Amino acid sequence: MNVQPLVPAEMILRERNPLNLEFPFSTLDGPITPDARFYVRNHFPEPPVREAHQWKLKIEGAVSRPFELSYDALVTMPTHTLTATMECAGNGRAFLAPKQEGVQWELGAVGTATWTGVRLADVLNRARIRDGAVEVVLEGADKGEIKEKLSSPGEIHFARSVPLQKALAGDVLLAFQMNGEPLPHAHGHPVRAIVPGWYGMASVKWLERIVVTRASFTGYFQTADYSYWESRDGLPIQMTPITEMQVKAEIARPAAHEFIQAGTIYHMRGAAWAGESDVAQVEISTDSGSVWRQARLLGPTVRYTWCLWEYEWHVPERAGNHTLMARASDVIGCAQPFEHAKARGRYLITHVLPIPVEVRDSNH
Ligand SMILES: Nc1nc2c(c(=O)[nH]1)N[C@H]1C(S)=C(S)[C@@H](COP(=O)(O)O)O[C@H]1N2
Ligand SMILES: [Mo]
Repeated sequence: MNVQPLVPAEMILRERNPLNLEFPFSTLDGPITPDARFYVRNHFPEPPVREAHQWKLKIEGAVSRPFELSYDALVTMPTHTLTATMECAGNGRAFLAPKQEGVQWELGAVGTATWTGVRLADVLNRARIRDGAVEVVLEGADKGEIKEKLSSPGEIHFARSVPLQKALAGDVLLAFQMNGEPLPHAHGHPVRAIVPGWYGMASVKWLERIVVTRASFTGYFQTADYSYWESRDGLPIQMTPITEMQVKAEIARPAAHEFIQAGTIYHMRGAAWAGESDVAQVEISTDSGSVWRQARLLGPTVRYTWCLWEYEWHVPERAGNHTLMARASDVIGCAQPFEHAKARGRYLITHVLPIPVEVRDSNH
């Protein structure tokens, strides 16, 4: 029997089946997103709830010692904890014109949690990787049919790969805790991957099987979905899997179309993140993009983690409409574009977003 998942009151329901929930970004009130407010992105119905002690992970493919890892064995391995921001590559899709297919996320398909787990590298090393291995495919327990126009593969599992180099670098976790508690079912209980710095699709939930490969994985969510057009290495333009999160700032306060009192000081707030890089600065414009001033970063930048920011807006004395913008840049000189490049399609939505607000005088 399939139990209807509950929708927490504070979340925005984007899709019921499969369940897709958005964090109302205007409620951002701290660096850590509580589990109950962390966005949920599912492509298939959630798999049946599994007791942790019944869980097993298969590690196979180009390894000389394929093995099965039980939950009890996993949690006795050395554990690591890191805080990482995770954003869906389709976050912000609702702001694209013309409208693009897919879940119509506004600002809240993003969140930050502290993840505890075992290093993927430690598990892979136990299996002894063979020569010629290039990628590690992570497969989830959830499955379903893809309604494709040309042909359908039948039922498939959610699966994504990471390059072997990234898998062995040490920061990729097989996480069993989120914010100090066992993973909630919606977030991949009992074990999920966390690929910090990459868009969420790489962090496979309900992890069941790991396959080391000698060729690039070309599964559905690697090539048909979660990829974009890119021209590289002098080759004709080709579909390329989405990987690292691109630098981006979002405004939490004010929300679009908020009324703001004339002549006051308004504390604008938001967050900025930069994938595998670090945020260098966030600039704010309160006049549709003519003048830009620095926002204050609240605290030091921590790799893989968003940085909250604040900006004191001296609200004009007179009533009128204003357009607010935030623009982040990172330490390697990447800054948010002002327009969404067509080649990015329905993903990688990082262009500067105008937030229209209305200033009203007090006797309004
Ligand atoms: N097994 C599985 N893993 C998955 C997905 C999925 O549908 N199934 N969605 C991916 C996508 S696109 C994102 S953005 C993140 C979202 O993780 P969350 O639901 O915990 O926020 O999970 C990723 N891992
Ligand atoms: Mo996603």
